[in-house]
Amino acid sequence: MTVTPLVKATKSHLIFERAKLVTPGGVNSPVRACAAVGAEPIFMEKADGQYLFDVDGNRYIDYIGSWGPMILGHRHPRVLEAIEDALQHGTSFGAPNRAEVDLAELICQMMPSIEMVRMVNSGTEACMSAIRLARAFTKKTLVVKFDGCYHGHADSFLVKAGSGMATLGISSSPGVPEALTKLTISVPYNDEKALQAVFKEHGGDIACVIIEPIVGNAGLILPEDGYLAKVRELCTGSGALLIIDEVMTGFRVAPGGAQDLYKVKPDLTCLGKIIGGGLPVGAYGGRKEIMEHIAPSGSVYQAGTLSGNPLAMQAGIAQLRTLQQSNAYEILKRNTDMLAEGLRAIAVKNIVPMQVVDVCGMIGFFFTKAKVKNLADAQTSDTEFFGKVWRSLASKGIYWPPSQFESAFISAVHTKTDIEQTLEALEESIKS
Ligand code: KE4
Repeated sequence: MTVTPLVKATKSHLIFERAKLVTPGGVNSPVRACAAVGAEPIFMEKADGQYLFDVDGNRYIDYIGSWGPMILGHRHPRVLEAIEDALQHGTSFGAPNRAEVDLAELICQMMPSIEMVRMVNSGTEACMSAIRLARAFTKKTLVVKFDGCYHGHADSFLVKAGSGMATLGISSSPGVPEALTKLTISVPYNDEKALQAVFKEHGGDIACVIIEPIVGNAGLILPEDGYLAKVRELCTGSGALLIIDEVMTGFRVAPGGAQDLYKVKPDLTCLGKIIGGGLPVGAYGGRKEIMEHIAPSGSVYQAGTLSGNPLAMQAGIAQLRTLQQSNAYEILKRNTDMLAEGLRAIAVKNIVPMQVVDVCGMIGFFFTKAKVKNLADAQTSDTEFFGKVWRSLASKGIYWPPSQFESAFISAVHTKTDIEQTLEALEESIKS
């Protein structure tokens, strides 16, 4: 696909030209590259509430929200205040601080399956540590994941992963030894029989199943009725741990995350994004008898220079407390419903083959006739058309995730007017 800059010789384009000389692809994370939608990345200068402002002064209604953290919008006053206060006391101590305990207690209170939690610096670190712990606790080696699910870029996960890998059409990454990838088994999501077959063949050797309870990295895909309960049952029956990756869904789709929404109890949960209020963070936690195997209480090693960073902790505490003490979820649900219903009406009115999927705070659409139950269904989508729509939306001031294989994120500060404008731009873009 030829990549044509949205507007030639803009400041953004010129910065991108510089960036490509010193950073692979000119970006620090592939999903931001926008090549999959036939555009250049847009360099942003400022964010506020539900808006982003690029280096050329264009304003966008933001449906990425930093890929999930900005559930209360950018620069929420309570989050900003928490960071500014924390700054008065320093930026990093290299020693424990009270905020780490406050956030850990808050997470345990909001997500009762978590009796003990360890802070890390990214969702990748959370997920890679969780599978190491599962392997140590069960003394087994196999990891089961699902096609299109993405758990960060640790070696064991780069097997039929979603997000940037699905976007770039990479099924596994060079540099990951075959000896390692053969210990990861990936099966289609929403396919009970495929998972049962894996347990039948390998049951005794499966250390864990790691799953996105709602898939946000293959586009947005919801679990079919009873599916998560079946995954739980198979794990329980074979002694494999169930790791639910809530890096994206945690504290977004419901106050207690997807495990609250679907009433499924994992052995371990991975978190990130929202719990850092926009600062680098990740966490993994779960049953105390498992977590106590982590050093220094146990011998499973995991560490991090900036883990529990006071700024990130205070930002996360402020964001979670604000979520708890406000009607944010009510607003989030209302905003999501309005956008989803509007999109479905546009598809019907304009006779466009389109699947619209939504859950509180997240939305996705696929240009395909197929009901999207898994990655293979998602891959039947017209990604060329998606690119055209994306470029048209960007030119109309709507910043949508630049890939068919991502989910969009709504905040509690998007207004009715924003959503009406978004729907108008979507209809014009789809019709054009
Ligand atoms: P990070 O290492 O990027 O903080 O988290 C990895 C991760 C783990 N689990 C889930 C369910 C995730 O969605 C992610 C990261 N999500 C992507 C968006 N699809 C982050 C954006 C990016 O890669 O730049």
